[in-house]
Amino acid sequence: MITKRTQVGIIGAGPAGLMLGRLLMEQGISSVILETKTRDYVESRIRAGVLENGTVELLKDAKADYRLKKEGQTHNGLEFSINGQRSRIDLNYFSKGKSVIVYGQTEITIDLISTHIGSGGEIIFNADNVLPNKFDTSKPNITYQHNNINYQLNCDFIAGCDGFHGVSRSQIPIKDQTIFERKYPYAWLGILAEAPPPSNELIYATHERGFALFSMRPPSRSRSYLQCSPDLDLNKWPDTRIWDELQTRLGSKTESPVCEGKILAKGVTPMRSFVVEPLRYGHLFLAGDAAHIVPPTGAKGLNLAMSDIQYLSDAFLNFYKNNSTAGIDNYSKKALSRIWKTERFSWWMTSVLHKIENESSFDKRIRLTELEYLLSSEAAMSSLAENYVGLPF
Ligand code: FAS
Ligand code: PHB
Repeated sequence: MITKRTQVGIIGAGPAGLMLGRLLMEQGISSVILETKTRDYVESRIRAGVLENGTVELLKDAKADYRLKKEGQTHNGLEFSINGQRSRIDLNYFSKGKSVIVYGQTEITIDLISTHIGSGGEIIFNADNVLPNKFDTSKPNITYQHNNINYQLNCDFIAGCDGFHGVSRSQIPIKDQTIFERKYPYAWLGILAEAPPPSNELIYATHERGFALFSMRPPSRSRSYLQCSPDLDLNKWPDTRIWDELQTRLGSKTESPVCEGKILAKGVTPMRSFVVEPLRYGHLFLAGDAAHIVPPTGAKGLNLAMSDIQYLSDAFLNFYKNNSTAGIDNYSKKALSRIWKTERFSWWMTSVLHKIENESSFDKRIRLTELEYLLSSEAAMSSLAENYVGLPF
């Protein structure tokens, strides 16, 4: 067993773990990031695409925003399509001057990894049997194997940034966890295509046949989603069927053609809302998808991971620079306040835009009235805009 030492042991090299490692390093705090997958695998994952202002600011603090500044697309509005009837919401006006940036999570991961390694940061890919230990003591450690050698990483704190299926949350005694969860009876079939999107802004479409989302990946690709059954068989969805369904849910081809092209990737994402409380157990801190999941309808998953990391990196900085535990003692309460407001918005966007099999006529009418009220009320559009551009970190 080889023993190593760092101040903060980070499990997971997704956006949460990478951003934490970057921010700590910029403040002179040492960390080691342990990642179970290969670098290529991590850098090839296709996930989120919309960045809140707070996330953009963090990428700037992490000195990882070089490409974002060049390639990110500023969006000042988005559209809703209700059975083919399109309405635009001016996010910039209703949020009093804010906007979102469209830039893929894949690119963010690539940028964070290259910046961190380029700055001398330590990311151990292909780490096996990563396990947080003794985090209920003041001398926690993480054991792992790398290239068939056993290691023990001694640290002051452990950040569990290993996603929903990671190891960190599972090591907290179940009696000390309170789980809040809602599973939705539908999923998203997502595609990445070498084809332009039907509009230069995102379109959230609800239709008799279900929800569809039309997004993009600068400079020339489109990222689209179809509400589908959670057990959809991709083999029964050839490209032509996907394009036809996207066109149907967006409305007539003449008014708004969906441009077809080579589908580069397709996959099914289940939908759930999930929160575990508290986010801290001794010297182990959960952040990002390890702590919570939102349905992607509100474009919040990645951004919520970033606000967790803002609070956690500030807390560690307060400890090491001011010898104060105030930040780490308050991390869970502070992060959960924003997490629950974001869970609410993501649940609302998902519930009003997705149709449910055997939906009662009353529930359907209420759902459509929610959207009619939204598009007819400046107060409602201001509330949507405030949430969509991102509540303050
Ligand atoms: P991540 O899951 O991104 O990263 C966790 C990392 O930990 C991974 O690299 C994993 O390999 C590693 N890990 C796991 N177990 C480990 C172990 N035992 N030891 C070491 N490492 C371990 N959000 C949106 O806003 N919009 C979207 O459209 C969207 N689409 C999504 C599609 C899919 C299929 C998924 C799964 C999520 C999607 N999300 C979306 C949410 C997503 O973007 C997350 O919110 C974001 O990746 C959260 O980042 P992390 O918390 O870093 O978790
Ligand atoms: C995306 O571009 O992948 C995306 C955009 C908005 C969402 C979800 C996903 O709500």
